[in-house]
Amino acid sequence: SNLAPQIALVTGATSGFGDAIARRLAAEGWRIVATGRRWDRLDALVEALGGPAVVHPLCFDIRDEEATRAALASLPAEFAGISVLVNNAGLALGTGAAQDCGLEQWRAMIDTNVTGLVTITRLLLDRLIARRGLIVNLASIASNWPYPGGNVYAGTKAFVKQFSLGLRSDLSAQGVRVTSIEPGLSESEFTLVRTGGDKAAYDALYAGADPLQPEDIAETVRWVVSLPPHVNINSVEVMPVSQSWAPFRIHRQ
Ligand code: NDP
Ligand code: 8X3
Repeated sequence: SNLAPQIALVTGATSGFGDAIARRLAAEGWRIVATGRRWDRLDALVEALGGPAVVHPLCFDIRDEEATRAALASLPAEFAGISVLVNNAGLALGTGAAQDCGLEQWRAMIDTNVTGLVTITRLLLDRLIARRGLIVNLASIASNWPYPGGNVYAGTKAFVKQFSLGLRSDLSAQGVRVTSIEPGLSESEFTLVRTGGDKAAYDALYAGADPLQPEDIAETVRWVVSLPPHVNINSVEVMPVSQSWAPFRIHRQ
């Protein structure tokens, strides 16, 4: 519609949710700034979505503030007027108990999911305010529900959700909308990254579960951003039907 913002920046558009969100918004007529670290994937996305007039790729590591600043500064005028930021880039590393985890993996998750996310948000905030824009943050059911082996990953995602709600508070008078999306079990490379490329673990996790697909989350984002400008979705938790709650565990001596 005429009310819809024109340019969306999607972080982590080289795979999974980000790739599906970029494709879905482009199909709705948006121009996309697509980010990630893999040039080949970004090139393929530009090609698939109609070329450089539709998608502008930015290849950088979101953990690197200088690289993030340089990438945003390199945007041509036709792609600089970003009014929607989809903070999607992120990862989990490991499924083990805290006492079995290494600090290196913990730091990589914090640097990406927390520090990278707040950095690009801050760097784009003035232009989002100028356009009464919208920020969509990919949190997780892990923001809301603890589970064994979630430890730092879940902590980063709880940050993402609470940061979203805090941004909402601060930006309300500016007319900037903020949404936290909290997906459950979803099929993507996320699980290969988390398990260090363990295809058997990937197959076992999704077997018989009919998990969410990236397109389901792309549809959620499309819905959130297409609502009229006076409507803010604060938080939306999405699960596959097959996923639900378990009782509390009791460890007995
Ligand atoms: P994928 O692994 O398929 O995609 C992750 C994306 O993040 C890739 O495009 C990757 O790009 C990008 N990314 C990761 N690290 C960096 C980095 N340092 N710099 C720049 N880009 C980076 O995972 P999903 O699509 O499943 O996950 C997307 C988001 O959704 C994440 O934040 C995840 O935590 C969240 N989520 C996922 C769920 C799931 O079950 N799949 C459920 C709930 C939330 P590249 O490798 O090219 O840099
Ligand atoms: C990803 C979903 O349940 O693996 O955020 O944490 S879960």
